[in-house]
Amino acid sequence: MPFLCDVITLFPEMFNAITQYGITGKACKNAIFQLITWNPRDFTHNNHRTIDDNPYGGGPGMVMMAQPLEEAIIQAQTRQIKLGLKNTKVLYLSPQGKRLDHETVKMLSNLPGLILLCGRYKGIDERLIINQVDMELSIGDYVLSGGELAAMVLIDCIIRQIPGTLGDPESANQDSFTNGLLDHPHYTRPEQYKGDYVPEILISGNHAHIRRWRLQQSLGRTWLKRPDLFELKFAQGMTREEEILLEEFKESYKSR
Ligand code: 9D3
Repeated sequence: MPFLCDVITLFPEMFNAITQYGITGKACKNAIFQLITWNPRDFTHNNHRTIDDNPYGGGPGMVMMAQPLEEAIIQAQTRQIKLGLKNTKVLYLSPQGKRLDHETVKMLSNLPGLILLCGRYKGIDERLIINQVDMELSIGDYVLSGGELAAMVLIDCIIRQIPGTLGDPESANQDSFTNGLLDHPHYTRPEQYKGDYVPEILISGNHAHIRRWRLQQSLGRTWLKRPDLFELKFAQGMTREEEILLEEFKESYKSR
């Protein structure tokens, strides 16, 4: 069974960005992941197909009306039930949500499906959120124009966690954040580029040395660039090897 993802959005074509390209495109083509969009405009009952209105209490901007969204959600839920899923969670992408992290991605990727609700304008009528939404997620503390890009970020992250989407089953586990450290540097041909050389150790063929160098680079870069991740990772202390490698990194960093 593919992961079933139903998205409620005023701009369904935006999702071609993930269904048509790259790893996420392949996952859709290979039926590992299924994305269906529902446009709330198709669930309006008035001649102008209005989906938004002025905010009660006044002020600038528009608010998405509850009714078209609710009917779209019901259609999505009905489709997923017909395909055997019990009660698919409705997730609203919103600036008020909990910040997305890798742990949440892993948790969501273990579900059989999701319904994603994308807002536009100032947001959606609070009564729909209270009655229909199970979880609110933000992708970070900056302002987007709507929930679509956030939904695509989430979908991209989820697809990477589904077994069989990355070709190499090891790839997802080797990603940064799965081990709590930043990645080590990467090099490819040529050996010399505009006077800069590939670190000799990577050409040595000594895989024990290469593994140690990469671990050292990961530790050092995390210590330098992401002290927050570093503290989190080593709250319970480091192994002796990690300690030695980091000390060595700090020494060579000082004398640069
Ligand atoms: C005036 C206050 N703004 C709320 C913080 C208004 C507002 C800003 C942006 C209302 C809606 C939006 C649209 N953003 C999203 O739908 C959104 C979002 C985001 O803006 N940042 C990070 N994650 C997300 S998830 C959905």
